[in-house]
Amino acid sequence: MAGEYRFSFGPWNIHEGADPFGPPVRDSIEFGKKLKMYKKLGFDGVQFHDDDAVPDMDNLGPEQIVKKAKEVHSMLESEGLVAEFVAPRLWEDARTIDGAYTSNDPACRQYARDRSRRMLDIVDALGTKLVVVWYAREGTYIREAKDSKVAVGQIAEALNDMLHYNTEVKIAIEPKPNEPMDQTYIPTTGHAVAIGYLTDYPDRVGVNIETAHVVLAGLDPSDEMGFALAYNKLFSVHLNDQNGLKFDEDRAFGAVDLRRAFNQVRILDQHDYGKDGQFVGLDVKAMRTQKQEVATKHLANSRTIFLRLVELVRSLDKNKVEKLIQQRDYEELDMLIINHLMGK
Ligand code: GLO
Ligand code: MG
Repeated sequence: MAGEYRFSFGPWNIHEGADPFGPPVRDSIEFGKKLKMYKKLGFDGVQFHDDDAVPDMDNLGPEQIVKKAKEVHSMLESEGLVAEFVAPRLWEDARTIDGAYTSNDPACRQYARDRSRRMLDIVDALGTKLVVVWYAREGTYIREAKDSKVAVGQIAEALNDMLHYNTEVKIAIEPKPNEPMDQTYIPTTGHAVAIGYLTDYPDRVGVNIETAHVVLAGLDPSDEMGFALAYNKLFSVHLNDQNGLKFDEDRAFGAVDLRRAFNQVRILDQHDYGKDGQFVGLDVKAMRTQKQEVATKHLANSRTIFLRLVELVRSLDKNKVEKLIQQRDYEELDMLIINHLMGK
């Protein structure tokens, strides 16, 4: 069963444990050492920010960036790993304080476009065809600071620029309704799917659905996945978990709401997610309490939970489910699922 799905995570998922109120509590692990952990944890794919692959890229020329990214590609190959996607990190530089593609300063918007092109060079050098865009600061703290119609147009233009610059790539937009902003312009799957149709290549724009982000929007992750699947636009997933409407927790998949996790696995498995090479991506953080030597358990655990839920999805008595649907006895269906999850 494990062989049917390929799993990925990003190097930022092994981290030092800093939060907005406290400093790091674990040592940094250098990138090469992290790569050596992937296979041992059961993972084949590496998710990248552009500067995970090429640190300090804003101070390097285009050729240097490609050279460095090719070195990383060789490191991946020697570990038997592949890059799943590259995402432009557009939220740390001073020029992205007011957003990147939607900044009110044209010079800052230009920086975002240029950086995205360099990111696309890295995509090629790492041998993948997938880009993820998480619109961290494309939004507002106060509505009057920007014009939302203009901002959506700017986001679409920036997508277009990327799609024309590198005609091989597909872009998976990762919607998130808030954090760090009060409100973002692409908060849900529906927004992400829709904006693709403002570009010249709608077929090449899809989504990367993150469980926690959907919960923050007050929606159901499995239904959001179903929506994207109906449009053939579920290019990737960021599975994790989230305990209600608070900061983005990035808990281990299924650790908060097992039934919600079951339903995500169910929609994915029933619709052959992964058959065209899509990864089961995680975006999970180790709790700050974890000591150094056990700070990767959240990754292995999330994968194990996913695979056990695949078994439960497949062993669910489909005839019984069908019968209860026919009878419209949803209380009994509720109980059937609960019993199944409780191993009865
Ligand atoms: C933050 C996002 C972030 C992205 C990553 C890849 O809330 O989940 O971690 O997934 O930057 O684009
Ligand atoms: Mg994410």
